[in-house]
Amino acid sequence: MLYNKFMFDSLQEKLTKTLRNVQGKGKLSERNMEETLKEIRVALLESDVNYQVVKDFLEKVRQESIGQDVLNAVEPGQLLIKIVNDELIRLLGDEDNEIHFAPEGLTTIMIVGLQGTGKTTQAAKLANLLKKKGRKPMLVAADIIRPAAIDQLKTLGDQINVEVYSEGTEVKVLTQVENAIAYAKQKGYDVAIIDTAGRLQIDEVLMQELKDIKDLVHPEEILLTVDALTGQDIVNVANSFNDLLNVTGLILTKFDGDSKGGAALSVKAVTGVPIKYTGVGEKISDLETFHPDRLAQRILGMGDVVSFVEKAQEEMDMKKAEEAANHLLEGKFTMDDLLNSIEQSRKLGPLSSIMKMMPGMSDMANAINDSDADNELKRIKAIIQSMTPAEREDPSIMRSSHKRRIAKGSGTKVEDVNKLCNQYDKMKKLFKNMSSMKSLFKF
Ligand SMILES: Nc1nc2c(ncn2[C@@H]2O[C@H](COP(=O)(O)OP(=O)(O)OP(=O)(O)O)[C@@H](O)[C@H]2O)c(=O)[nH]1
Ligand SMILES: [Mg+2]
Repeated sequence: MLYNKFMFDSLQEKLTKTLRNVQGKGKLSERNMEETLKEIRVALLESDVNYQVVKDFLEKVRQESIGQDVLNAVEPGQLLIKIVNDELIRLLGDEDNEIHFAPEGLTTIMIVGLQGTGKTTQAAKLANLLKKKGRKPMLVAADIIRPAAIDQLKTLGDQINVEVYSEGTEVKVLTQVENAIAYAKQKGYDVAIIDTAGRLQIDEVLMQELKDIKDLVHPEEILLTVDALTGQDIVNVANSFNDLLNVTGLILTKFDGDSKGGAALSVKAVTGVPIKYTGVGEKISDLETFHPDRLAQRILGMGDVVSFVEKAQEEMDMKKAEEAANHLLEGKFTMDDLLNSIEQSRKLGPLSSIMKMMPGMSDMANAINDSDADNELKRIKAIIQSMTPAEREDPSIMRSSHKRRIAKGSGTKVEDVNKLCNQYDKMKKLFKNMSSMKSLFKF
């Protein structure tokens, strides 16, 4: 997972510190062990993890430690970390988190949840994700009380080229849903994602409406959006929806937000409903399949290289990357290529969040000032964009007067333009050397 902000930052910091103390120790005394468990307990509670969940978690870690005889192990610290990791994965849900599609024909997915938790946004994000996986999704607007809600879904649908079914605000919801399903089948869609209405409180009318839709369409999945910013109450909300609807999965939204995250850690353990996706931002692409093992690893400061590579493959324009690589290998590196590579790497998120994906680099990542790095990239981009195509192709043609014009156009100083030109020259030289080596290797 790649977040602009990782809500488990402070938990991660505390746990890493605690576990670092025991790592590499040849022997672990009973007192060391007790202290470590106590520190883990405090870290979890301070991060807002449900009290009972913390208690159960520590009990399991303790039992496992006795069972696997940590105190007499060759590398006791390492073994303890493994046990904590395994229990964390179990806490987050070690079962399969996939969507269960109908064996054939149309799969129906209902998105339910409290008002403002991100139903409509996740409905569109999910359609986008499934479309990328080769499915043919359709969206159904079942939140028909406010015309604005229908428009919101339509706007999102337009963005991703997914059809949105709606008969406006006058026709009854159930009739619309029934028609929508028939329409989807007739049109050969294989997934229908139903965006339902939210309420501020869990009221009976809403619940009845949801139950009626459920009884009508027998959805393969009922996904509940829960807002990670809600705090402890998230667990109660999830329980009441689950009691009534038998929810099949959770989407934790606003996972990129500024909360302590502990409530999100507890929700699977308390409700027994698996987390299937996390919403990690407002963009359509900000929905991720949930991988308990990867999150556990990140929380324990072990990085998450797998997600990083996946993200890079998804977000980067591979064709452009290839073009740039070919340019490089031919020894033709222009300012446009530089601009391109900056834009590609920016898509992956702030530098610090990229570094956190790398094992053992979380400390360094915390020291990086993203807004400085970001400003520098913005400056470079503005400078390149103020150049003429010919200048971008070959910056050596620029005279002082050109540089003054560019500095003015980009709101920077001539020094900045010179600095960029120097950096560019160095990179170009480097790539030239690389391309002359190309003949020695088979690329
Ligand atoms: N940061 C962040 N914002 C999100 C995320 N998901 C949704 N949002 C924002 O949350 C707000 C509410 O999202 P909606 O999708 O309209 O929520 P809803 O549940 O459909 O709301 P109602 O239909 O009014 O009940 C919007 O501003 C979204 O952009 C997320 O994962 N991260
Ligand atoms: Mg909505």
